[in-house]
Amino acid sequence: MKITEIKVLVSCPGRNFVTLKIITDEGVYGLGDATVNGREMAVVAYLEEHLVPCLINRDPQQIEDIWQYLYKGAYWRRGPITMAAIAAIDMALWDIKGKVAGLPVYQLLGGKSRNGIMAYGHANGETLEETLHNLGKFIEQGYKAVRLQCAIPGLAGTYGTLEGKKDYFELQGNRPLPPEQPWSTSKYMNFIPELFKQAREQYGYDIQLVHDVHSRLTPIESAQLGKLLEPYNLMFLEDASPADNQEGYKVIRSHTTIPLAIGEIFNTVWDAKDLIVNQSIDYLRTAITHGGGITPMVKMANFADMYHVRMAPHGAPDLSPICHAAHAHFNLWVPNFGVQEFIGFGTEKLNSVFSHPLSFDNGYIRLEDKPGLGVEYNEEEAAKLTYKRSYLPVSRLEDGTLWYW
Ligand code: GCO
Ligand code: MG
Repeated sequence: MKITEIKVLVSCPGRNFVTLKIITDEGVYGLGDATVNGREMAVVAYLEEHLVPCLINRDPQQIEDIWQYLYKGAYWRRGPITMAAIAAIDMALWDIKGKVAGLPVYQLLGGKSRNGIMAYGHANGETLEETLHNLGKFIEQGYKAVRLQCAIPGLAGTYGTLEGKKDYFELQGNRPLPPEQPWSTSKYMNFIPELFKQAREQYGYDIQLVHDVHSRLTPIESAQLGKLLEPYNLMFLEDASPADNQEGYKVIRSHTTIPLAIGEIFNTVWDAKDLIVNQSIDYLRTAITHGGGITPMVKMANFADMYHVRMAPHGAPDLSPICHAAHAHFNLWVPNFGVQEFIGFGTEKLNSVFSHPLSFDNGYIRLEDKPGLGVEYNEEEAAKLTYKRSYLPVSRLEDGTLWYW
């Protein structure tokens, strides 16, 4: 079997997605997601100019060797652009292997470790009342875990709220330059504990709760917030601080018992190695698209498992349905599974381009058994929805200092 053609396809069905299609001489093809939100075309160039020529005529069944070739062979290892490009190839090759074997990818990984994939939804709001009302709606739909984000009084455009847009899947189509948003650590810290206090008062302790700090706090501030939130028993606090310096998490850990999750911007196990070995975190949130593919995620998960760290892959709407499907296969297999972030299946426009094998039932994601990853890509529809340059926002402190968004 040989790789004969590779297409790098870019489309904007509400958001920009970079999709890789690897085609073989036997007619079998595989799909991969290479989307890096706000930097999409850099991955396109990396794939088209540097990786695709190396893959033509190779045997697509040699997934491990191809992964090593692209990673070690680049000399310039790691980084989000490189690893997303490698990830898309890796996903597409697992898709092909599954189709050739006539098996869903989770079967190739070792089979099911569970029946359903516990998912957490996003309850957002412009006010505390609205956020709590939305939490109630998630509980009614059967969710076992929910993330709470609320606009901070006095701060316009808080992370995690919808900024007046109707849907996450349309949120980003139109930001031709990075919008700027204000940030105040004190306003945030004074507000968030009240949100969780009222959530527990209103809904009790059965529902698991999550909160994403989005790396806005220093380690000692994260420790303070962790202590303030301890009485409300969170499943985890996400991205409490940036972990560019992994040592920082020792500070947080030495002060609070709140479980910690991180990893959505990690590209390799090296971004998390000290966090794992020092037992500074509880959940690793790396996405298959940004972590180099299924092949390294399996290794990361096995390594994390030795330190009681569970996998909770990033599930934002800026990952394509191919990545969400890859996560479902991975999650069904992975022994140390935590939870899957889940934002729904998107708009009609999105589903006119991608069809996927996922469904949601009473708090769990289910996966229909199909060979490979089980995703289809409608090239004709996709071609009508052309790429729109679009950025994530940036944050500034109230005095104008640039901060982590
Ligand atoms: C999450 C994430 C996202 C990111 C987004 C950036 O936990 O879902 O933090 O909302 O902000 O993926 O592109
Ligand atoms: Mg996050």
